[in-house]
Amino acid sequence: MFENLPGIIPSLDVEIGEARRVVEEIKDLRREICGLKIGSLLAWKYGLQRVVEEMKKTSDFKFPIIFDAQKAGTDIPEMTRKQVKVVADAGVDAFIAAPQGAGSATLAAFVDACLEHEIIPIVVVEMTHQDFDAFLSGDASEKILEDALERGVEDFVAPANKPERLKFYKNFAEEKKKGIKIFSPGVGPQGGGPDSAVAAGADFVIVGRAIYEAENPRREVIRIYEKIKKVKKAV
Ligand code: BMP
Repeated sequence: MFENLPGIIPSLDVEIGEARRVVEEIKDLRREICGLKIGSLLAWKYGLQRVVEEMKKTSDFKFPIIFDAQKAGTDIPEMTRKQVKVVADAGVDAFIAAPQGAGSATLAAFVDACLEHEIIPIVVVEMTHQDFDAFLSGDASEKILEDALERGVEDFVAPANKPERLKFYKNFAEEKKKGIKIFSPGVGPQGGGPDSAVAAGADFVIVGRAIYEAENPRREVIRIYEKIKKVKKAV
């Protein structure tokens, strides 16, 4: 489903009318855009199913929809399974979990339920904000990656604004002979560069404000794409 790399995943953390406007402007950019990320703000306000339907219709059903509940996969395994079913039933194609603090049984429930309901599990290994691990043990991120790899997860979120960490995760998976795809937020206002993220191993950059707050989101998408394409060619 996420094959056309490198690419951009706009993060639509805006009102529904604004999300429609952005998607209308970029929907023919099929090389540049690889999916649309919708999140808790849209889902809580308008209902997940309605948002998924509107984004699919607006984009002429061209892009997979990733749901980022900001952040799911943190509850008991039984609840996590039920959450995955609700998300899959709403028409979502891929679901992001951040199991930091939730444990292995929750991660297992998340992955199993995603596979059962035929949606793609995406797992956050490390977050972009600086003290994301204040309450975690030092090697929590590696443990999450290792556990998820053993469960067959191939898609991960790692920070664009910490390229050395991103590279570490990509290499960690490669050493275990696992090909993974990395979705990378933290570009623009959070300090990361799309090109340095791709150079470090990101396959897709997740970009929110830098696109939806741009005067011309379409031009911004093309500009970001030109940057990451150059890096990918050079790698
Ligand atoms: P922005 O490009 O405006 O900073 O938005 C980043 C998006 O990526 C937000 O939806 C945020 O929830 C998400 N995100 C993040 O910023 N850091 C992470 O570690 C994981 C995320 O999913």
